[in-house]
Amino acid sequence: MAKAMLNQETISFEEIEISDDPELEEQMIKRSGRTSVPQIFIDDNAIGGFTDLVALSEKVDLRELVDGKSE
Ligand SMILES: N[C@@H](CCC(=O)N[C@@H](CS)C(=O)NCC(=O)O)C(=O)O
Repeated sequence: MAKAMLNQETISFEEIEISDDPELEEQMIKRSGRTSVPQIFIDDNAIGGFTDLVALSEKVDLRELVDGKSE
């Protein structure tokens, strides 16, 4: 759903697939502080999961945020 939403907003993203890589999974858990998937980052900022992305999109313009134009 997160990918569909980002595609809908034409926001490009890099997907880091952790399901077959326990070491990478551990790194991403440390990076996000969470164990659920997906975890979404804008630059190095951990946004959270899909529901967090939706909540954020209700407050700010995601396109402007990723383009670095949001206040
Ligand atoms: N509110 C989160 C829920 C994410 C979620 O429940 N993900 C499941 C997989 S679909 C999961 O990672 N469960 C394992 C866990 O919570 O550690 C979101 O919208 O991303």
